[in-house]
Parts: sequence; C-alpha cells; structure tokens
Amino acid sequence: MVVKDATYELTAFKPEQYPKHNLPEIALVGRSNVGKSSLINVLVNRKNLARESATPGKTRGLNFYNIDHQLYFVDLPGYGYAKVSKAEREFWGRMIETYLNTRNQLNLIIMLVDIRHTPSSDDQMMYQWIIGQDKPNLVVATKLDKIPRGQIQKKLRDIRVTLGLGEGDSLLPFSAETKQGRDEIWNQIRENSPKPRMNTNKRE
Ligand SMILES: Nc1nc2c(ncn2[C@@H]2O[C@H](COP(=O)(O)OP(=O)(O)O)[C@@H](O)[C@H]2O)c(=O)[nH]1
Ligand SMILES: [Mg+2]
Repeated sequence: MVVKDATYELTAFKPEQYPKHNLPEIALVGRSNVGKSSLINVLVNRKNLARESATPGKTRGLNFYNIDHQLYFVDLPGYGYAKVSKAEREFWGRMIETYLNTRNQLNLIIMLVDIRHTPSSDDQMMYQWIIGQDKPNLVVATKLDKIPRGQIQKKLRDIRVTLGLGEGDSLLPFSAETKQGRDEIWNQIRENSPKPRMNTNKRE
C-alpha cells in the first residue's frame, strides 16, 4: 500500500467536532503506550505523523488523520493510564464509547495489545465491549521485535485465550521497528472497506 498524502486533520472531543465526510474510518484503540501512534506512522510511511509520545496518556482527544482522501485513521485516547484522576478516566471512557457507538462511517476497529504481556482486565473489558458492537474488528499484537522468535506462538496463544478470540477472529503480530505485519494489516483494512461501486454491467 502506497500512501501519497496523509494529513492530521483535527482533534475532536465530542460528535459535533468530528470531521464531516463519507469516507470509511478505522479506529485504533488500546492502552497508552501500546503503539497506536507508531502503527499509524508505519501504515502511512511517515516518521512522525501521529506523534509518538514518550509520555503515556498524552493523546487526549480523538485524532483524525485523512489518508489520501480515501479513508481516515482515528487514534483514540489510550485507556488504563493510572496517573490521571478518576473523573478524567471516565471522561475518556465516555468519549471513546460515544465515538465507537455512534459513528456510522466507522468500518473497522483495530485493538492493539503488547505481545509481551497478557492482556489486562482493561484490555479484556475493551475487547468484550468491541465484540458487542456490530463492527468488524482486528486485534494487533505490537512490539513483536521485543520478544524472541521462539516465544511468538506462545504469546499469541496467550492473547487469544485471554481475550477469548474465536477461530475466525484475526490476530496479527506487528512491529513498528521492523514493519513486520504492515502488509497484513493493510490487507485486513482493505477487506473490510466498502467495495467501490464497479463501473460495469457484468453480473456476479
Ligand atoms: N521496539 C518497539 N517499540 C515500539 C513499537 N511500537 C511502539 N514502540 C515504542 O513504544 C512507545 C509508545 O508508542 P506510541 O506509538 O507512542 O504508543 P501510543 O501511546 O499507543 O500511541 C514509543 O517509545 C514507541 O517508540 C514496536 O513495535 N517496537
Ligand atoms: Mg499515541
């Protein structure tokens, strides 16, 4: 996938602020620091489009990125960051929930977990909530480069079991360092995109 033009468009906190368009949106959810911004940067081949933050919890609103006027990535605030007040956590929770619940253009929810760790109770809750939505989803296990090759299958199994993924549910390992998994993620995004209207009279 070659991306020509990827631009940060806006940060929204409430629905009135979401960008107005009819393009498909792909949302990224996961704990702070799991690698959401890094994943966006690798997918669009930019070093620093989505700011990779060394300070967890920094991304506070919903960040919308316009990709070639074809689709949007929506970087959602990371959950599970301990050093914020309960009120702020609840505000984030509602902001994420409102978006995921009400956004018609939302086409695919990508949930990120760190391949090194068993998914937390926050991750488990999030995934249960996601599968309760009637939208396609994909789980990506990030930071693949940080574990020895021999452990990959065991870690992926652990994630599958802990989150309760079914046979048909996709789990893709990914590394922002080596870019391994990039093409597979794009394939999933493509498979879940609305089919363009074909300019042909042929019947299926
Ligand atoms: N080694 C390695 N580091 C990563 C990977 N993905 C993210 N990171 C690092 O993890 C930290 C958090 O990443 P970031 O993308 O900001 O996470 P976010 O909070 O979910 O947006 C940064 O220091 C990244 O460089 C990866 O696949 N491999
Ligand atoms: Mg981020």
